[in-house]
Amino acid sequence: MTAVRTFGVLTILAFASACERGATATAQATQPTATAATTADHSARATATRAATGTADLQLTVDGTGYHPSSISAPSGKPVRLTITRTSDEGCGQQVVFPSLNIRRDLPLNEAVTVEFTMPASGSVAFTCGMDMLRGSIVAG
Ligand SMILES: [Cu+2]
Repeated sequence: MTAVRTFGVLTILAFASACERGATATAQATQPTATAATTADHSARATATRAATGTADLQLTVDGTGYHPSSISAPSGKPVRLTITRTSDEGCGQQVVFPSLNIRRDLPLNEAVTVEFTMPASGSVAFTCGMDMLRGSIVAG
């Protein structure tokens, strides 16, 4: 089976409620340094698979309560293709931000958006909503 770990649900819920009150927070524009693509693939399974190329294909969804799952593991130092689908107009998941990668992407409702990057040797790659309130991470390991 694939290794998918989900934790921090309580934290996400706490941030989700704070998030709706934070609608006036400003968002910093950043220059993307990685590729992104929008595909017609609406599948939203929370899976991590390793393709023959060594690229990990990860999928998650975001709704009013946060990211599902909020944590996914991926092999250290390997490329990742992360597909995110926003499944609800509730909350503030309309943008996803990867601060450490300078990536910011719009997430149109029910449209799969793919972000590609390389995992660090250790640690994790964090992502948030446009106002840094919904949170998740890809954990190297
Ligand atoms: Cu937010």
